[in-house]
Amino acid sequence: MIKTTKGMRLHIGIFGKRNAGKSSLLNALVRQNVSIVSEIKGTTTDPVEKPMELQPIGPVLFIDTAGIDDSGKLGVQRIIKTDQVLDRTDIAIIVLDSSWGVFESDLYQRCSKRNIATIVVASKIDICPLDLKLQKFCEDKNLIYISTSVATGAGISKLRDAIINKAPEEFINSPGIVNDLMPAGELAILVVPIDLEAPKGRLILPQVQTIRDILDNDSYCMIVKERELSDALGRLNKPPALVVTDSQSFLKVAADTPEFIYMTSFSILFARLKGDLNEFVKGLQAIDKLKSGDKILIAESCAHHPTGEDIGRVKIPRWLRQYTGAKLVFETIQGHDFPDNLADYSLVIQCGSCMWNRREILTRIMRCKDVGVPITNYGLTIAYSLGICERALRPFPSTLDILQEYST
Ligand SMILES: Nc1nc2c(ncn2[C@@H]2O[C@H](COP(=O)(O)OP(=O)(O)OP(=O)(O)O)[C@@H](O)[C@H]2O)c(=O)[nH]1
Ligand code: SF4
Ligand SMILES: [Mg+2]
Repeated sequence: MIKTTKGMRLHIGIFGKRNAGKSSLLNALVRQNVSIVSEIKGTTTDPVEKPMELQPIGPVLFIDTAGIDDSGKLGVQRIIKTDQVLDRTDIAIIVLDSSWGVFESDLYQRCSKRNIATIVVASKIDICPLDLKLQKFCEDKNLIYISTSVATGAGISKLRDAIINKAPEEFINSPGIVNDLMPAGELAILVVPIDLEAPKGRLILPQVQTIRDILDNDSYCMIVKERELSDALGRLNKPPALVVTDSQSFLKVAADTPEFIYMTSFSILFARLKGDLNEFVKGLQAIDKLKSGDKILIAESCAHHPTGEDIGRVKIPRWLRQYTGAKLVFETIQGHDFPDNLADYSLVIQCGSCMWNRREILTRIMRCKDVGVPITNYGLTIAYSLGICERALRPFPSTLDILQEYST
């Protein structure tokens, strides 16, 4: 279970001022000394992550952070890192060992703006008096308030229960990838190109997760390279319910798959699972307005060494330039950094985000919306610039309606 990818885990962030008892609380929750504890303020400098299994939720990721009241040049950098953790947090634990102040208020407001479930923990109750005013404040705001002591163990199991109660429904009943798109007992064909970008000796995460989802649904699948698709289809005595392709083979797969068979891409399936497919489809309308000199931000979640025909750096820019005929300017970012100057871009194109949790992508969508910048994803951009977006969205009728509404 420890091998479950981070992207599938419920992210629980532990926030608060320096010395509030955050690291002690993480250690108590996971029953291990994973984060260094000391009486010196500012002991935790970088986020400390600890994956574990928390039933009935399943795999979760606890993240201890640096204090939100840090100061100085390095302190500011630490606060930026802590803010990035908030971007991917599903449940926030605000820890305090003194009265509620501006730092906690600011944190709480940011959590409520993003609809992040929040739990307030008054730590060190073995030495700190119970704060009745804070308790009342939490009651008024409908916030869970728990007092804890790592010295006596008080409140720790109550906190675990509160986390379980606050877990979003989708973590307890995880949504499927394709299981609502095909009835049980049917066949899906997965098209997996084995090119230079394919990792040696294995399949990539979206492919593996889709196979697992198909098996969970009591369905079955056939996995082929794009060259073999036509032959594979010809051998079947009943057509597949769905063909899913890597976006890079879209055109060939669309040509080889009869029109009456549903066809889409892994990246579109993951736009739905890890982001908001409808918002990404709305973002596509920006493509038709692009003109020479416009800047486009390509956002890749993982750092990897680009290969010759890199999808984000080479193929998407090429297809978009061909589609628009404009001299577009592309910039690429990798990892959790998302720039503050988003308004400088005419479009943001997010990768499939298979390694990330949904919350972080929803935060990115929210940040783009705040400054009025359209955001879409790789698979949709490719399908749109190759003229096969309608076809690839046919398995999702309400999303197809949005596309058609925007293009009329
Ligand atoms: N008595 C008592 N002391 C505690 C408790 N929790 C933490 N402490 C002490 O408070 C100090 C700070 O604890 P940490 O867990 O390192 O606090 P932190 O919030 O992670 O601090 P930074 O990493 O500096 O931001 C340490 O000396 C801990 O031993 C508690 O429940 N009771
Ligand atoms: S860069 Fe994006 S799409 Fe590629 S592996 Fe990482 S998360 Fe998945
Ligand atoms: Mg700490």
